[in-house]
Amino acid sequence: MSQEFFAKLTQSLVDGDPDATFEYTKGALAAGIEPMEIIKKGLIPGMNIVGDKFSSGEYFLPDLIIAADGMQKAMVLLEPELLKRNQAVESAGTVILGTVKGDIHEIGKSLVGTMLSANGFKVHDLGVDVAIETFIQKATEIKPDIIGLSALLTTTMVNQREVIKALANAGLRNKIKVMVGGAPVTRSWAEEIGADGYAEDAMGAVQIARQLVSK
Ligand code: B12
Repeated sequence: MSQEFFAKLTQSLVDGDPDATFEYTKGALAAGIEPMEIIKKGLIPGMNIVGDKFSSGEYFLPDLIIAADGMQKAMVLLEPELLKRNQAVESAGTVILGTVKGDIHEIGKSLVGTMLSANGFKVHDLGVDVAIETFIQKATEIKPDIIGLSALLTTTMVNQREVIKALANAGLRNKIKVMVGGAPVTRSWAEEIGADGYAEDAMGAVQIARQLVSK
């Protein structure tokens, strides 16, 4: 039964039908499927297919925009459910999160923020296309335990390195841990730029964040 929901959800993103994505998500939740499963098995595969079709020239920018609209509509339903499931009482730490300068991809970063909040972290989400100076200014003001940097483009990944350098120049690097992620980001890239942690997905981000605050 749930396989059927996942296939329909995935297809609704590929077909560019945000209302259907919303309805199937609603149906999946009503059928008792866990929100994270809906994301992993229904929505992310759809976004990946759309991305691949864009790479191969079959889809164009409006197709990406409409798929993102569908995923965001689904997230409106899923986010409160994710938060409800893990209501951690103790504060696990403070995280500043943002997508780096030049990059407006928001969905993955926001999902990481939701999962961190659901697991007790206080999250300051600075949004997308965040200037390097803004990260430094907010880090000085908020004194977070961790800064999380998202990048979805190979051309903007370099700004993760720039934020790390700017933190060092501001004398903040040894006080704040940095974790990086986003589709093109790898563990070896994280090591190369001197980040403290890397995770492939939102649950991984929670695990890394927990490890980083306990160090
Ligand atoms: C939706 C989408 C868009 C939407 C974004 C809308 C929005 N509000 O977010 C729009 C239409 C705006 C867009 C624009 C562009 N896009 Co786009 N987009 C995508 C697409 C299809 C899906 C991204 C997504 O939301 N995935 C779902 C989420 C849940 O996954 P995620 O973002 O990867 O996040 C997860 C992990 O990466 C990780 N994570 C993410 N952030 C962080 C941070 C930390 C700290 C950690 C630990 C983990 C972590 O956890 C998340 C949850 O599991 C991808 C294809 C793909 N397969 O990724 C292309 C893709 C990223 N886009 C691409 C391109 C080329 C572009 C454009 C340049 C197109 C153009 N010609 O204009 C522009 C760039 C705009 C800009 N300046 O940023 C390419 C990038 C190629 C590259 N390697 O550089 C991709 C890969 C498509 C492709 N195959 O060609 N895009």
